Amino acid sequence: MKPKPLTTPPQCGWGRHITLTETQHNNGDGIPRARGPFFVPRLNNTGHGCDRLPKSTFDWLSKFGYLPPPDPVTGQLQTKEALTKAIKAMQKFGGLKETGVLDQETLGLMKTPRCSLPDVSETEGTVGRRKRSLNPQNKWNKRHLSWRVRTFPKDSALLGRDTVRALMYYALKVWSDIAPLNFHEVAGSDADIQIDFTKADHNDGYPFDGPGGTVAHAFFPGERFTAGDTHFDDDEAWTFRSPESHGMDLFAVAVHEFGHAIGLVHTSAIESIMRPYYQGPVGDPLKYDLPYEDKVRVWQLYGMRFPFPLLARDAPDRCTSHFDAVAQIRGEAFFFKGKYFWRLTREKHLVSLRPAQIHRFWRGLPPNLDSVDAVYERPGDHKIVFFKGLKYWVFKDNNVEEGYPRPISDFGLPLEGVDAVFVWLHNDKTYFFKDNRYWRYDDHLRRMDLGYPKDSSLWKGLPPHLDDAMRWSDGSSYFFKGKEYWRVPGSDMEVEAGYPRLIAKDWLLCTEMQSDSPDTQPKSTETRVNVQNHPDHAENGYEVCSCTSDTASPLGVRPSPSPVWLLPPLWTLSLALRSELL
Ligand SMILES: [Ca+2]
Ligand SMILES: [Ca+2]
Ligand SMILES: [Zn+2]
Ligand SMILES: [Zn+2]
Repeated sequence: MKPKPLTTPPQCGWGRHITLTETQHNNGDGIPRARGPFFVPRLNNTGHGCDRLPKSTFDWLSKFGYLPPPDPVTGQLQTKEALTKAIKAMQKFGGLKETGVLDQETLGLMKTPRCSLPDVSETEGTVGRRKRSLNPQNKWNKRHLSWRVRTFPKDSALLGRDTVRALMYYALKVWSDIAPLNFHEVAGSDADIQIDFTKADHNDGYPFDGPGGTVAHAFFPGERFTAGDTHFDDDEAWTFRSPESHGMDLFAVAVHEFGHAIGLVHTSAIESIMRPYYQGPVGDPLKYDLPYEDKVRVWQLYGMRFPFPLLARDAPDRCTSHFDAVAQIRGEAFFFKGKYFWRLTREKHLVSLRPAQIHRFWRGLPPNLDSVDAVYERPGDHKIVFFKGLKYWVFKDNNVEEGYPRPISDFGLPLEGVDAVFVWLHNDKTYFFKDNRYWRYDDHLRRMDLGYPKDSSLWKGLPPHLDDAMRWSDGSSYFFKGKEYWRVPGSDMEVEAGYPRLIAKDWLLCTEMQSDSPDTQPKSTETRVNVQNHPDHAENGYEVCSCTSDTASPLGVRPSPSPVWLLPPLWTLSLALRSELL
């Protein structure tokens, strides 16, 4: 038998050496990119052998952020383990089974048309374990943004110019309907959001790739010239109201890309327009409603469009009040105030801005109960316990158990009431707080532990007279008082550095950016499209024109140097779109 040549690697090794071209590097323009040089590992399509991984697969994984670039100094290479990890991460993000192997499903997903932007940014890939988070600088610090379609699809047989403009208008309106952003179409070359239909290499370092593959990209907000710009691959067959299998639905892709243009990154959430893969048409642009996941993420960046109408005259304001009680129940968070409560999902997303009434949800509490003192889900039987004054109620799910209320002396507590109660994940014991003392209770044995009460100052950094406390799924305990909260991680009895923080901001979707400040007004140099009001505005029930008439503007807009008369007024676009819809 012929001896193996010395150059053959003893196991799965490394293949061809690739250096990315200069234009593929991060150009500092907001789209994070992986850097070369790279080594292509040997790995066959099943992930078990030693054939070389197809370059296209390797490129795909690094392009979308799943393979971190090797250290340029040490030249450390990608290991097979890193590759398997990258494939698993890609599968997880795409909602596939995490096999770590390039199976048919995985290869199929890699062939699905998608956005050019990465799913994991370069820094996240490099740092590895760092948690994915939105960069707080990735948002506009102004609230009026201009837009313009600079170049149109070459194949205008499929989509006319007016239809393209109308689709862009409605795709932007999807976002401005829920967030305090205002989009204005302009004719000049200095629009915040320049929209282009372009193909192959188009001089921004992020070339398109012909039909399929990457279909569009947008630049995140910022000070750069390109910030907000949105490019569509003109090699795609852009369509409107076509069947699922025909072409690429322009409205659906535009809503996604404008999400990037205002600062949203990709998500793996099942119901989201910000999933990286093309998901097909999303229906009538005039009736499209964003998935809740996307609303929450844009609210976290910019706050809400309108102050929400209150349920009743005495319903409290979640952004300005303190809370009577806070509890984790079935993994969700409940914030109680007066006769009302707000509910947050396990992912910490507010279920509704409107508070619900306590006695309608927890059947069996007295209807005249004006507030609660403390609430917790007890370990063992997972029943929910409400405290008010010297009484307590036990609930199985939403229904009160027979025989309640009972006196809190059942717990061995003095007849003074309870400020706060929570279960410490560390020892599964129940802690009661009142003023500056605390008690430890064993819910499994149903008795108070010896040696209590103790001084609450043993919990370093916590204030006395708490409103309430709860454990949370991150393993930490949270303590609430007034408008602030404190986090106590793991089994520590000490508040984490950086606390207290604001409850309203971190839990209840309130921001300081809720309203326009004077410096967020539009620049006076901004040119605007002249549009006059039209009867259709009222008839069709939709806001047709996002533009302000120059003559009506109090800001003294300068005469526009651009031929604005070339653009038909937007209300005719709406008519164009509506006639196509009929
Ligand atoms: Ca393409
Ligand atoms: Ca309380
Ligand atoms: Zn995208
Ligand atoms: Zn581009």
